[in-house]
Amino acid sequence: MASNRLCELVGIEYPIFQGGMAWVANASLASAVSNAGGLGIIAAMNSNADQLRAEISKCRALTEKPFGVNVMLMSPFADEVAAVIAEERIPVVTTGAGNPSKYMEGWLAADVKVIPVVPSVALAKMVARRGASAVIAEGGESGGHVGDLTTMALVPQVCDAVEIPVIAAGGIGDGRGVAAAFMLGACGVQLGTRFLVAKECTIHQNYKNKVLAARDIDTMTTGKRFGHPVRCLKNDFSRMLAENEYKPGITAEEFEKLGVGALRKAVLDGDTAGGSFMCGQIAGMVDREQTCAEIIRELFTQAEDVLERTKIWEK
Ligand code: TUI
Repeated sequence: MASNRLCELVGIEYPIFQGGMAWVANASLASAVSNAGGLGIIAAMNSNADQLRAEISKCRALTEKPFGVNVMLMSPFADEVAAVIAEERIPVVTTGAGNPSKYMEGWLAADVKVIPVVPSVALAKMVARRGASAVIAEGGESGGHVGDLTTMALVPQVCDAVEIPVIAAGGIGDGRGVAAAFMLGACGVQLGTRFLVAKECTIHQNYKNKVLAARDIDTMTTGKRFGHPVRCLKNDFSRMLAENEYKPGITAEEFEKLGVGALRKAVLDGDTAGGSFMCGQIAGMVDREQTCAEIIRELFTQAEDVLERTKIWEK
């Protein structure tokens, strides 16, 4: 079986991670991705310690393959879920929306491989120095909380700056994107949006339908003014946020309050007007519901085909 250094590092067959999407990435999705040969990841964002423990045990019942847990570092539960990850000896932890340094010693002591999302070369170098096993260089094409740089600009600069494996994320929707990531120097990819419409993904059907119907220009970001830009589909909710963001006198707290509970409304209730339908810019390329196994097989068959046929001078 073909392999590369990322596959060997985490014990997977295909060098692909499923993004740890808040409210979305549960045991059903994570186990399906792991059973299909990628790395499934449970999102701890919306869980406290007990809820995360329950999700981990569900996932263990559904797969014998390795899976990871993602910690959203702005979560009020970050401290307690970080402790659960070490206690449960989860093979891989990914982090997002902040600097994971304060948890790294504890995780490394418990043999947990730490793979942070980094939006910059500076953070990539810092976590590499502190013992990260790999980094996920995520460009602003992605859904949810986004950094400034694009995947095209960020990935090669991170690859030049660190010796550990680099996983590319943001704007990857099919095998062409996977091939491009490898051309930029990455040795793996992380996808979120494509897995939103996976058959094993348990989000509300309205969410899936909105992603399936989305065009290239149907996402927008809000929240940049207050330091936490978030990408989601354009709807009444995101337009309301955009209108309020630059109102004179609005405070960060007042703005944050407007968004509370909106992701949950999208994922659990399918509230098309009031929900926050986070997804990346490649939503316009997603037009079919497939199983995780079909998605992963298609991505890598297409990537290998594209790489084989790539010629610069004969187009
Ligand atoms: O974390 C994400 N994407 C997310 S988290 C999330 S949960 C949520 N967000 C808003 C409202 C409701 C729920 C939704 N999407 N991606 C990983 C990511 N991390 N993107 C960017 C970053 C990042 C940014 C700054 C990582 C580190 C960082 O460090 C700054 C520093 O302190 O050095």
